[in-house]
Amino acid sequence: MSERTLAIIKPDAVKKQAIGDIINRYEKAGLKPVAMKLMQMSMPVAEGFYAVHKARPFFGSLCGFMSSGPCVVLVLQGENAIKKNRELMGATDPAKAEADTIRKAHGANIEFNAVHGSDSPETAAFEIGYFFPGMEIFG
Ligand code: IDP
Ligand code: MG
Repeated sequence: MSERTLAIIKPDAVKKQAIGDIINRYEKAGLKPVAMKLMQMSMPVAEGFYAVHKARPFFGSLCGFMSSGPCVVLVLQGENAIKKNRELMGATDPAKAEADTIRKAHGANIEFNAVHGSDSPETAAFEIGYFFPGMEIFG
């Protein structure tokens, strides 16, 4: 089933000049960017995006990181896009990420882990709508 997921190339990966490598991995896996922008989140925008994590001890640090520089926010479309992108990303902790994953290649640690990907159809719908109005998605 063709579906959409929200991906973010986080500020650490943008600083490392890994945008091209990461988008290449999406495209090679059949995930087509149908919306994309370079943007810097404010602290409140990052807090809203990660609201589900607000009780976690790392919440403040995570939102500080996510607003520390520009990131690339994309909507990816393709067969089983949510699961496929999670597989391309690898485990949250790059030290535990499988070989040939984005986090293995570009992540530094469990916080600075290069990419975000929606984890369910419900979160994908919220996350896509958080950053893109329908008229900016070219599916
Ligand atoms: P995910 O990005 O693999 O879905 P989540 O558990 O949803 O992982 O956590 C969201 C983000 O919060 C992670 O990608 C990572 O940047 C950060 N994070 C997760 N767990 C920790 C932690 O234990 N310490 C610091 N940061 C964390
Ligand atoms: Mg998550």
